[in-house]
Amino acid sequence: MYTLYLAKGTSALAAHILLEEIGATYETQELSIPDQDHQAPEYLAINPRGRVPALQTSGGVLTENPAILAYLAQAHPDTGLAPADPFAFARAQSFCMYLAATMHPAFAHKLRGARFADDPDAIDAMKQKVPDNMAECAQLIEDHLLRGPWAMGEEFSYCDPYLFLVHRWLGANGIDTADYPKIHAHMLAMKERPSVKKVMAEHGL
Ligand SMILES: N[C@@H](CCC(=O)N[C@@H](CS)C(=O)NCC(=O)O)C(=O)O
Repeated sequence: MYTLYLAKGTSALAAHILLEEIGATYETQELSIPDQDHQAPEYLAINPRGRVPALQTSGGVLTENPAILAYLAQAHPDTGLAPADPFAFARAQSFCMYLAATMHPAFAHKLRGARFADDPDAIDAMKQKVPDNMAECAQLIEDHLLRGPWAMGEEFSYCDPYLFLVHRWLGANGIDTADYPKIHAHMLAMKERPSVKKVMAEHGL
């Protein structure tokens, strides 16, 4: 039994979709970021970083999308959602880490610039730069990282729910995924999956 701490429409979507994909028994605890639930003492006791997602497991709490996603896949080996081969697994992690360490923080500069600078002009300049950075990340994914049709090639994996966030990060910056045919096809294929339909509806998307 897992508990996923999430806020609707955030990067917690990925773990939520993966929980559905593996058929896990889980419950969700919804937090409101506008209401600052993620900074409440009760939640900081679960995740001192004050971010979603967090996943309560039988072994303790996990945070950070790549760790949560890889754990869920490896904890349910029958699903075949994590490569068993060490090199293939490292490539999958490389993919997820690019999203977590480069693209997601670049996206965060849109709303969270005050974490990186105090000068309002600098914050605004960072915000203006976000669409360019999103486009650059998308091009790299399109040209080098997304093998197609799924993130890692022919087999659906734990990386795919995470890649699904990319079209949301692009759309939030006025970028049409149709400019990136492989990302666009991936988004459409994801939207056909029952897990995605269910979770999107629950998130009101
Ligand atoms: N590196 C973290 C980032 C998590 C993160 O920033 N989550 C956002 C929602 S997508 C959040 O909690 N935002 C609230 C805030 O920044 O205060 C991960 O990949 O799990």
